[in-house]
Amino acid sequence: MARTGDHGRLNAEPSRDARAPEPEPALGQADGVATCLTLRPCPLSWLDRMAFYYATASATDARVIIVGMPLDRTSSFIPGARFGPDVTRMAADNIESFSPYQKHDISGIKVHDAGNLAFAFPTATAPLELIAAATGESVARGAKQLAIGGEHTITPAIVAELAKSLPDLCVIQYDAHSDLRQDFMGERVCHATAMARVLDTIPRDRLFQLGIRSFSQASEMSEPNLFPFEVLAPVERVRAAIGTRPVYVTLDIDVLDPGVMPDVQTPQPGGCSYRDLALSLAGLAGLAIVGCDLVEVCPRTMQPSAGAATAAELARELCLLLTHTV
Ligand SMILES: [Mn+2]
Repeated sequence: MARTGDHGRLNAEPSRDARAPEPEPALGQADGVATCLTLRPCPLSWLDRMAFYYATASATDARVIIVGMPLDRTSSFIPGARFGPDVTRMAADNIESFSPYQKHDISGIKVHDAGNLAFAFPTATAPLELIAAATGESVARGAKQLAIGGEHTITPAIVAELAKSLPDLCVIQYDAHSDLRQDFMGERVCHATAMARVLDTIPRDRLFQLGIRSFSQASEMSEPNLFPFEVLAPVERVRAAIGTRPVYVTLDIDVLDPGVMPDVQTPQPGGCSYRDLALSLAGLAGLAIVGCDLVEVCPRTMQPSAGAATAAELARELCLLLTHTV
């Protein structure tokens, strides 16, 4: 796909000035889909509302709706995931539209960036209601949602909303951590219990865990659908087990080795390479993927760092995966 010089923007794309003469309406304001969302412009946008450069479609036309979910309430180690969506947007400006892993180009795909959900002084349950509402609205539009976090706590609310209309929903989790604790430091709803809360919605045999290398107890290692350390080798087994059932993909970016991706809330040594992860995601193409998230992006700087670039390219991979599935 054509690009402009050393900058990842598409030739055909209008300039920032031409593209955003006034703020876009919130999801659902103009086209008959009821909206109950509170969205806010990205805090880093001082020229206009920042958006992924390839996200030029309206909410009405989009096949993929990106929603920033900067939840940063329960960090038990390194806080800062609330800035994840915005640095990912910034770094996307330098990412090519063509994926050499999936061999598809994102420039022809209708993507809408809805901005960030606003979690003002979040309590344990209020953000979950907002997350469920956003997910429900994406579904109502017939689009697939890519949620960008934010801490992993967002995932169970998304899965629960999707499962309302997809009773045989499966989940694929890429993560360093099993996230299977029932509670952690007194919290049932937190980043360390994300998959335990997912299992409040779906049965254990529909959750597939890849790349895990941090466990709360030894028995987790022998779970039949948990694949320690590996992200590429299990792909065929996971595909065969899921078959034609709908599947949600949750990508905790700390599945990568912290030498590759240090900008996470809870770094864990011994992770996978970027190439293995990208090829593993590409290997999911053809599954009935109904939604994705990219979570635990926790920048150390508000400049678009290498970690932010990693997140931005994975956002491209997830958008492509959502649109090249059955
Ligand atoms: Mn994790």
